[in-house]
Amino acid sequence: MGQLSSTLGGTLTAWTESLNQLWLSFFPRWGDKEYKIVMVGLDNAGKTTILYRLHLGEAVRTVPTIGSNVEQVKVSKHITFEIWDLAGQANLRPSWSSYYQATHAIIVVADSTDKARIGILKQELFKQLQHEHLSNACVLIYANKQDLKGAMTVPELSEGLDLISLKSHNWHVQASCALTGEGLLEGLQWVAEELRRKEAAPHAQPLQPLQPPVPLQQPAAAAGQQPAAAAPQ
Ligand SMILES: Nc1nc2c(ncn2[C@@H]2O[C@H](COP(=O)(O)OP(=O)(O)O)[C@@H](O)[C@H]2O)c(=O)[nH]1
Ligand SMILES: [Mg+2]
Repeated sequence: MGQLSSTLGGTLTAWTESLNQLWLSFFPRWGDKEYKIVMVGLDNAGKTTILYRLHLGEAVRTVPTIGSNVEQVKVSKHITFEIWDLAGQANLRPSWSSYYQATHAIIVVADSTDKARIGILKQELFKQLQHEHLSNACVLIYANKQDLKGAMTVPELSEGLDLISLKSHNWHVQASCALTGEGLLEGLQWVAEELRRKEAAPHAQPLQPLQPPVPLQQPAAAAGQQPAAAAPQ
């Protein structure tokens, strides 16, 4: 009898556990959060290397991406980022916007040695941020390939991208080296902190650029008085 009840107890426990697993596969654990991030940038900037360095913890040999790669990266006990790495060749850039729906953050990867194409990256950055699905996304820019001689520093890259005029989104530039992983997690931590801050104030709007002061209205002419004659042209 004792043996029967312990066998029955064991079966019941195993059954409850598998039911629990099934439940968790449908519904994430209480408090767990998953966010979608899209990663763009010109070809050869290091996007795919960054994705797999974050996902696997090692530098992989890459081939030019056609389409996209997607992987999950756990940044803390309860926060997972689903990161989409999109192909950066000029003819594939128009497809980026088809990935933007429900995006929480956008990562822009810059090859910091590619001074010749910094203007093209700037144009792409400002163009992409006009997309309605990115209106609430925060922007992390990796100043990648910092290990290479002649790499632009963070202030130089920020100037090249004219970030001082980017007022519609919160942004941050992080120096990185995808081969060693330096700076990658620090960048994601900034994103996690931004998302936490936004959730704490869900109705907060992103900062709007300052408008030029509106000229004061002329006071309406007092009753019975003629308006002042217009100045001669
Ligand atoms: N030296 C150096 N090379 C890098 C770095 N990140 C990527 N690479 C190299 O740059 C090349 C293009 O990388 P890849 O990830 O395919 O670029 P993608 O086109 O943006 O996906 C590869 O040869 C990478 O090994 C980095 O931080 N430093
Ligand atoms: Mg790639």
